[in-house]
Amino acid sequence: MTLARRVAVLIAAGLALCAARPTVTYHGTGTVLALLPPPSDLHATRPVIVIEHDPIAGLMAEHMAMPFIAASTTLFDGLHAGDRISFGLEDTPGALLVVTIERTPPRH
Ligand SMILES: [Cu+2]
Repeated sequence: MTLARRVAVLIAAGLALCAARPTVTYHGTGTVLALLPPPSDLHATRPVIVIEHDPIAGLMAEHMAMPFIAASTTLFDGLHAGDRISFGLEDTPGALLVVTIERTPPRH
């Protein structure tokens, strides 16, 4: 393999890695109220998660319950209503997307 070819392969691999990693614009915490795989009353084709969220720095100053579109139903794996979570939001042109979800210990 020539050096140029080797560099091209490395760049392609790097780009693939970047594409696989979601861009998190905002970080939030809250409690899962509902997990709605599509189709649901809230969206015909995309998964929706309803979160009672704490204030989200730079986005929403209030504590509220609201639905978010999730990037994938695989984010719902092992998750249940009532779970405390921290989550990452990506601000995309069409939607404020939940791109990461982690369960966190319950708050007392
Ligand atoms: Cu909100």
